[in-house]
Amino acid sequence: MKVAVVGATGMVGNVMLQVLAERNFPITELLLVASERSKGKQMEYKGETYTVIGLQDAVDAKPDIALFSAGGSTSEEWAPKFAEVGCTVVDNSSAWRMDPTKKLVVPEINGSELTKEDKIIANPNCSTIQMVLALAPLHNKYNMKRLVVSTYQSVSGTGVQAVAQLDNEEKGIEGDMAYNYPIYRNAIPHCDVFLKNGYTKEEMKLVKEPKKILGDDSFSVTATAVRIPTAGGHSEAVNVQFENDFDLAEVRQLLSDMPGVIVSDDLDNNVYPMPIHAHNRDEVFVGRLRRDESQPNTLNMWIVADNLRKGAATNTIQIAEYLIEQNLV
Ligand code: A2P
Ligand code: 11C
Repeated sequence: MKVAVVGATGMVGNVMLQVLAERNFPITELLLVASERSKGKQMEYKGETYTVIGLQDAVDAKPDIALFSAGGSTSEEWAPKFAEVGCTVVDNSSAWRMDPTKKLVVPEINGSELTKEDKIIANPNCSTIQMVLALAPLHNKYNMKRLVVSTYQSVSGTGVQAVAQLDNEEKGIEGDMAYNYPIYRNAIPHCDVFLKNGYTKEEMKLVKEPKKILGDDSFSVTATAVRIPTAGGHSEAVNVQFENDFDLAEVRQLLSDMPGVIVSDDLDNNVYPMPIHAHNRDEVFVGRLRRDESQPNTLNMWIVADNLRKGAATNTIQIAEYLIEQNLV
């Protein structure tokens, strides 16, 4: 496959290159693409040096697959241009996710929706992916009615500048601010921009995206997204009410059987998911499984994943792998 990584110099782009190499993705030619600023920059992949190119040069090279993580506006403008030359784009931005003509895919859940005609495929938001992967087998069995999620999101979700802000504040060094406030020793209830309804865009992604991925809008969702001073790994406290009653042992089994999910829940030994354990892992970790004793058929759980891997790069690459396996590209 001739593969373009668009946004190769960025935070997610870098992890994409790591994951492509680890998984031995079938690459015959690799195009590393970034903004005009980075044109000519040298980067390594599997011990070889590549020169970063611009978007038009990449379109002209007619790649088979383009993995995009260069922001929404770049995707909006350029993904159709790649698609026009026959390339299949898997896009990690929020640009196409809610477009009814585009699929929003977590391969373990709805990969089978993909067809050869899908030329621009959307990768969900990181906090959505980890939540929906754990919820899918439970929803299939017990039917979700209502979901309340609170997130504890790492600074790496914001990008390089935010990671630098946390580093600088820890060391007491003055520098540029990615947030309106210090993040070190703080928690900021503000991920992405505020919308007219008083929620943030990140919160509304958690409300809308699960319905599209699960192909069901009969359940309701409400979310609070909070930025915390962890370098990598998003955590989520999820309270989910089902139509049908559940058995906790069966919940554990359903989660353990779900590809890509690891149950990490052994209270006697203080075992529960944490960002330090999820770091550099592709799986989603679920623990603190317990009944909500305040109302019937309701479960509380804690979900953690590496937001740059399963939340972004890994899921994008798994979509591309699925397309290749199924001869859809
Ligand atoms: P560049 O490094 O040249 O700015 P992050 O989310 O970590 O900030 O990374 C964003 C990625 O998207 C980077 O690779 C960045 O390239 C790329 N990018 C940003 N704006 C554009 C653009 N207008 N055209 C192409 N690539 C872009
Ligand atoms: C965050 N979830 O942690 C964001 C990052 O819509 O793909 C990814 C934003 C997106 O702030």
